[in-house]
Amino acid sequence: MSRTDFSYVESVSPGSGRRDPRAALASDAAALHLDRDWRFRLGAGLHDTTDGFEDPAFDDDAWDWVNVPSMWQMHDLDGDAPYGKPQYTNVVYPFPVDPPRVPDANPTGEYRRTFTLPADWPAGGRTVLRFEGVDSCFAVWVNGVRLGDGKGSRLPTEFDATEHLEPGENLLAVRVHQWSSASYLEDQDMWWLSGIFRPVTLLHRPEGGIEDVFAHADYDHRTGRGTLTVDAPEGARVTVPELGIDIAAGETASAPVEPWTAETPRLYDAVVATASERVNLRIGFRTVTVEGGVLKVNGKRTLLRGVNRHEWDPDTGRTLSVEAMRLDVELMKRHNVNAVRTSHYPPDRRFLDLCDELGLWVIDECDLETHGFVFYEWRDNPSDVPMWREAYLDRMRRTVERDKNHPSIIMWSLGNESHTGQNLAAMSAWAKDRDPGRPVHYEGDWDSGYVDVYSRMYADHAETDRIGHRTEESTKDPALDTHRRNLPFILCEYAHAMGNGPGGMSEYQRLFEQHERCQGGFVWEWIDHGVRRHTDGREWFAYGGDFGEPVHDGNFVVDGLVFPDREPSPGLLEFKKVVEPVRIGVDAGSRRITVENLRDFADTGDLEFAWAVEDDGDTEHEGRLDLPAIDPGNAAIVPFPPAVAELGEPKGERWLTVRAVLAKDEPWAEAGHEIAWGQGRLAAAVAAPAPAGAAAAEAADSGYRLGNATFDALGRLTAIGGLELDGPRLDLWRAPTDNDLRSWNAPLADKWKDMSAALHRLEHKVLGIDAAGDGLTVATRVAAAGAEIGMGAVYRWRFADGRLWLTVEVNPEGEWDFPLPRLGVRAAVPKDLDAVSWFGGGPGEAYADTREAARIGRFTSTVLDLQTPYVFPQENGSRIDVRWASLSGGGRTLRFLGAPHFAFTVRPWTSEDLEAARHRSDLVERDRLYINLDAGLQGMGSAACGPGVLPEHRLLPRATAFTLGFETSE
Ligand code: IPT
Repeated sequence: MSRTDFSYVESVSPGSGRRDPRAALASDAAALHLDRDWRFRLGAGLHDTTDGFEDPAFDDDAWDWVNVPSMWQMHDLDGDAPYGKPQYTNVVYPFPVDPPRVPDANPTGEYRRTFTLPADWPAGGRTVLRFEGVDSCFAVWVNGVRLGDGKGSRLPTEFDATEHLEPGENLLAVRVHQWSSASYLEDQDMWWLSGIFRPVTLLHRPEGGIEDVFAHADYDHRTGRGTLTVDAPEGARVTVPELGIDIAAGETASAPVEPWTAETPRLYDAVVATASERVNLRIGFRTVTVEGGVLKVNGKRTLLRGVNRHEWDPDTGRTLSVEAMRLDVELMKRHNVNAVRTSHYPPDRRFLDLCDELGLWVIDECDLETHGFVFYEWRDNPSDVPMWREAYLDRMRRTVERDKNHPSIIMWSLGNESHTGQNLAAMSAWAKDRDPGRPVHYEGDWDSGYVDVYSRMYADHAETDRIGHRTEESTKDPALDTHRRNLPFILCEYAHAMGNGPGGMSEYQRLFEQHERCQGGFVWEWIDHGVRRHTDGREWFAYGGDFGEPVHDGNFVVDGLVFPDREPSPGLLEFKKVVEPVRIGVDAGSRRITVENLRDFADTGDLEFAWAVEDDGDTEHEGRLDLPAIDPGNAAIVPFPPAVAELGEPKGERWLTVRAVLAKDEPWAEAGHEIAWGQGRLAAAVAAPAPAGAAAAEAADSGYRLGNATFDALGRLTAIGGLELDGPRLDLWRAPTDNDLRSWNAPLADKWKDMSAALHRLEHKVLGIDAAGDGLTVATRVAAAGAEIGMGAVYRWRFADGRLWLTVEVNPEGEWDFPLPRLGVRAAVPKDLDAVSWFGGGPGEAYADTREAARIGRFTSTVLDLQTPYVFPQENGSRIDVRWASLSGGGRTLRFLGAPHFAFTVRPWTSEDLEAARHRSDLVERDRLYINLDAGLQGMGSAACGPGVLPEHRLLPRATAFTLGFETSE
């Protein structure tokens, strides 16, 4: 055993030797950044530490070099992973639960770094070491003297180093433990990763300087005036040159101002100064209230179109570059996201600066989650055990104190999934006392006794509707019930974005718009936490279990709207359309365009409205709509542009599309960036003349011939116009999505694969072939070995006017009491036909309940580009409402025609390959393309964590017929 005292590791104390928490400030006091190269050694536990490593004389030449900030498990994962590997669990603690004790196997990192105090480092005052984030527990020495220890991974800790610094070279030593008592409070759904993962700085604190600042900047929407009071040390002066404000700390000034909102993020530069220090602030004037059961900013109900954001980078874990933070905010703004919940800890403080600057509403959440206690009926849950009270309060203090000057933060959140108890209530009371200007949020107590908003996660549409009517279930205590029923409602998590989906977002949005009380929500979640890996040069993203963790939660950690590399997923494009802040209606009947401004604060003066008429996908005419700026909450109705009336007879389907685009560059997108769009059909497709006489089938080469098509002896299409294929057959299967595979009840995929149905291994039995008359009719029964139920499928082939037509009649036999994955046919075609065009919904994938973002038009792509690269492979890439699609290559084209519409996917692998793959890199191209032409597909829902597919988007089996045409050309 080492002679060091390690009792702090398992002590519930949040730390020792620390300075009081204070705001993160942009000061002109001297600072020295202590990032980059540190010496590092990783030990296996407290028994494997280095006595005397804190001694400046200790020889660390044999130690490794690591970068700070970083997380030690993220190093060289494609190589020999020198410092262990990431571990993922969602709810369960990855160690035996025995609070506050943690395992002896407690990876412990020892860090050493020398630094030289610059010659001009000011004399006098204090010198402070600031750690922005260390996961999870650490102790600090300067020149061999212990300064203290700390916990609270995503919270800053400061130590006073003044007395122990030397002129010239100094030695800083830090020992970091992966596990500590604090691990019980940090059970967030994410990778367990450790180290000094946010910056470390040495800060000079001048005598008579500005230790802390709390700017209270309110806005009175009735008078248009802002009121500013800045709590700062006595003697400090506060100036806001643009407003002519020059006041003493503690004094109040008032002036006419432009308010701050997420839509209009107006900031005023301010300076707080004493003789020895100057702090720059960016002031945003806004007032947040809960009034009459409604959450208001600046007197107005505000609708949150939010996302939950974890900090994630596929290469560095929770260490993020400023560029990555900025990209997150820009991507959010570009996709009409207007709010972020910082799930489930305060983010790197620079992220909040970006939210102030670019405009996002923020719920700043404290670093707290004790979810794993749910497995023991919340017995011993720290939230209600007095010995943890100080640790809870400490976390709340450090959150509020650090972040209190951000106008973007409109609520404090106590944490996540920590059930309920006196310690949470105490955090709330403290926060309200310290900052009466912000409501308190916490989801874990549905009685809502100590919060200002009623918050829930994953409530389904029906319950959300009841809550909207304030007719939700009663709380036992009538007083609490009254309190709760009079609170505004938000879904702090909904629309679980795992894999393909989430479906059903537009139905939620309608509820948020319909009920004053329902003020929106936060999609779970922003980014897939996949870890980037390479095998044989191919990139893939790892998830739980890929590092051999004995206890893990698989790919539940990849459930974001952007992929790990921050490429937007179809779910984000769908969200962008669903929450668009301007709604455009194009009504062909009345020949009018309606533009509604759904924003809360800004008019539409920043937008231009571009229109275009397309005929069968060819642009015939385009222009700009002349619209006045529309006030928030208002609408404008204008007639179609005169040029539209002057267009000649349509040659095909004619659509008018109106797009709202940015009129000029914004800090987060360029002029021309699309915000919203609407479409209306001006003319339906011109009906094709009825085919003149159909060809008769004839026997040929042990099969049949019909027009330019040949069939084998079992009546399966083998070639059309000389192009060889495995002709279409009934197909009901899709590679299950995360939402098919999981559910709080019975996952749909279980039903599908159950022996009674076994849709994944259907067999086709030909019952009879009829080649008499004008065409070929093949009757079949489709069922799986051992299954009770089956489908009758009759294929009626006709050839007329150079086209081959197929009508498939399906008839469920037996008890089909569940929705089908898909209903359509599958075929295999030559590999070189890989250029794809279609007229229909696009450009992206769409399913029954994820189809808002699909507009009607003519699109081109390649087979590979049609694939959505979900981290965990699953059904993807379907294009919806397709009138025709063609595959071309090698000088040939194969065209599919709808009667009227179909959906299609085309892939270089089969549905079975997709289902078997565990990672992108498992998918290997075959020597043919597999195409599905579908009459219908089951919706996506979000059953992986939330409601399943709404009834109207389920694909229920019933007797149906659908028709498709086929033609080839050279
Ligand atoms: C909910 C958690 O709050 C969140 O962190 C995440 O785990 C999410 O689920 C699922 O991805 S808790 C769940 C029990 C509803």
